[in-house]
Amino acid sequence: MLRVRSLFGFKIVLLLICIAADSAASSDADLEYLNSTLRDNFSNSRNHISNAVYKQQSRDFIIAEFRRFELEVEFHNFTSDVVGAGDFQNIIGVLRGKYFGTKKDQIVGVGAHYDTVIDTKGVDDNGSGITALLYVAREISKQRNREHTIMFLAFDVEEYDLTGSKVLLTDWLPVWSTTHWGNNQADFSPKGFIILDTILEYESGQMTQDLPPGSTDIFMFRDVYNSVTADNFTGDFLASIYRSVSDGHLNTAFKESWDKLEQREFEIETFALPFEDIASIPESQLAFLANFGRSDHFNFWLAGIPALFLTDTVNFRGNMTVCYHKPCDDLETMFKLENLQFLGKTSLALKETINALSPVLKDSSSGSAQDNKMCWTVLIICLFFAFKGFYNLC
Ligand SMILES: *[C@@H]1O[C@H](CO)[C@@H](O)[C@H](O)[C@H]1NC(C)=O
Ligand SMILES: *[C@@H]1O[C@H](CO)[C@@H](O)[C@H](O)[C@H]1NC(C)=O
Ligand SMILES: *[C@@H]1O[C@H](CO)[C@@H](O)[C@H](O)[C@H]1NC(C)=O
Ligand SMILES: *[C@@H]1O[C@H](CO)[C@@H](O)[C@H](O)[C@H]1NC(C)=O
Ligand SMILES: *[C@@H]1O[C@H](CO)[C@@H](O)[C@H](O)[C@H]1NC(C)=O
Ligand SMILES: CC(=O)N[C@H]1CO[C@H](CO)[C@@H](O)[C@@H]1O
Repeated sequence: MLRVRSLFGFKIVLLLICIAADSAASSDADLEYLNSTLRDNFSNSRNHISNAVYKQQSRDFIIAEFRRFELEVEFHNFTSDVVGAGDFQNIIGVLRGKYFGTKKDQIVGVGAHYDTVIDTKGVDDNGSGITALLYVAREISKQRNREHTIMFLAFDVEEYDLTGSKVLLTDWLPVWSTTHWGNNQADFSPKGFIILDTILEYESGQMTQDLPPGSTDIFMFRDVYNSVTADNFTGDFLASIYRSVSDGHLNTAFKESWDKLEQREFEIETFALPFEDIASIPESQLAFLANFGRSDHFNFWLAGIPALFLTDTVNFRGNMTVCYHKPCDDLETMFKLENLQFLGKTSLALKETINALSPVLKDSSSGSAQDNKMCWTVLIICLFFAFKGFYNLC
């Protein structure tokens, strides 16, 4: 009797393990990784003038993480007259897809800047984005056999006229694509990049969200305007900003992933910009629309590459109305539990988006989903033998 009971105990333990493995795989992001990475490695100034030492440590951390995830690490070292004296560095992590170097390869990427302005700790701007990028790189690299190549871009000196991403696109990317696509440059056409900048701040209270001046009389985001006013200006959403035609597929993929996740209190608002070509924007709308071009995605648009911009709306929300580019963009102000959970949902949705845009190949044998199937199979076999009376077989 004792023996039977202890064997039954084993099956219950196995059942619990299977359930735990399943829920870990599907529902929540690993908040501990987000917490420790943001707190330990991206919570102080990362500016070449005010804190070059911490900035270098953050760089080293990005490089070490990319290597740990077994990405191919590339460096784009540069100097810049726009920024001034200093040695700057974009860091690129690549996971080659099955079609690498061919016409069929449609690269998907995630980008975020890791530098800050002089006077801020930059926990939200943009410690949050680079932390989410590393989280996604870690998760994605666990299943390495992919259809399309995946790129992780850590930009330097965004805070100086978006310089890091600009020179990456004009100087580094053409050289890199020529190296791998050779004379077939016309075949090099990325599916698109998702740019993260300032994605931590979440507010559940009313009257915590501003809209850019002009929102009431320029009616291009009617749905967003109605939704935000209906919520009495609650800063509880992630903003997904894109050009409706060129980047629509990226928004659709991200929103589908977002909508599948729990935590409904974290909402999403999508801003479909009604232009493709920057030069075609009417003069009267320029000042208003400039609010939507405030990060590295803008350089991708100028380069004719699809890009989606995700943000918490920065200085239009909650504490960031005061703390944007200020010392209080720090752990004390920004590191609220709900902010971390909000970052978790964004990170998880992003991971699922990349999984959708560059699917894991069917014959791939690695990964947690497989492990879980194995777990349930063993349990079912055990129960079957137990049912048949062969207790000692399992
Ligand atoms: C990142 O943070 C961890 C924990 O504090 C620390 O051990 C590590 O040295 C940091 N990495 C860098 C490059 O600063
Ligand atoms: C860029 O800088 C890194 C050091 O961070 C160095 O290892 C690498 O060789 C440099 N790359 C080039 C192309 O100069
Ligand atoms: C909106 O929120 C503010 C601040 O909480 C409150 O004073 C006001 O009554 C609210 N308005 C509506 C229509 O709920
Ligand atoms: C952040 O927002 C909270 C809630 O509105 C407020 O109590 C706190 O003083 C703000 N902190 C800073 C540094 O502005
Ligand atoms: C992050 O982790 C630290 C150490 O475990 C903990 O004290 C802190 O409450 C966590 N922060 C959040 C926002 O969960
Ligand atoms: C998203 C965002 O806030 N980007 C800002 C980062 O900092 C630069 C330089 O100060 C601003 O121009 C961007 O608007």
